[in-house]
Amino acid sequence: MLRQPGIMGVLNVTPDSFSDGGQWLGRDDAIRHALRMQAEGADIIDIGGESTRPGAQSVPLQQELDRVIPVIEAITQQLAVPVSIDTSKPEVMREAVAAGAGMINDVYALQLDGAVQAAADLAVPVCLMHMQGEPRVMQEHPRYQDVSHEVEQFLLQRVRHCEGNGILPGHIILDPGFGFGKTLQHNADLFRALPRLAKAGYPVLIGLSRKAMIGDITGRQTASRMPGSIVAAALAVLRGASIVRVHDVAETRDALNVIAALG
Ligand code: 9MG
Repeated sequence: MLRQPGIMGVLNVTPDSFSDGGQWLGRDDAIRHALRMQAEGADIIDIGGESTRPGAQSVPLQQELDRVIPVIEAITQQLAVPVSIDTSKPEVMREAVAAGAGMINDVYALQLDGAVQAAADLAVPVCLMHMQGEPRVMQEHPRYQDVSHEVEQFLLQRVRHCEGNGILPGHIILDPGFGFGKTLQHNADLFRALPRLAKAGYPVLIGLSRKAMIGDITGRQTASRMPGSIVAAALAVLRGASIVRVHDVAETRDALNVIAALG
């Protein structure tokens, strides 16, 4: 059973992720970092082999598999907490779960052909995230009439589709997708609407850690966005988020412990 609120620690095995690109590329480094995040208080480790930062190109299937599967096989032997696979490809979902992953994190909300069926067959929790466009171009012209309404409607429509195709309601987690085809104003509007999304009846996962919106607010470069990211994660929890996806696990755990003690 996941601690509430839970912390999802980010483990990128990509050469081009925006915040830690290439840093955890080797298998042994990835294992060490995963173990460290667990010791620091992570409840889930999210492993991704394809960057989803703005401007990122997609990665061929075999390359993504080669990046993530050996690491999943190795870390699931050593970790007590579950591993989530950050992917949109149904083949990667299937192989990752066979290798030991216990959750799917899909920034395309299972919209690729075969993804809903894979998630239903695998019967593991799945995070459905909203994105306008695709990572390569998503920040070029994000446009909405009413961002919080449109994001919520999209997510609920995906929930209906997923449940209608065999995914258990108790396995669904929703994510508004901060920074995925959104301006700072869109992100701020969505952030204020978190309590409403949380009332839809599904756990809400948010990812704000080190993102451009934290940089836009603070004027800080990626490496200096930790304090802003922690405040944003804490505020999101106070607004109803159940899981926060972060790079700085120990500091976020401290913040959530303070909320639990004093909130
Ligand atoms: C993979 N990835 C990068 N940012 C993310 C976010 O905000 N949410 C989820 N679910 N995944 C993300």
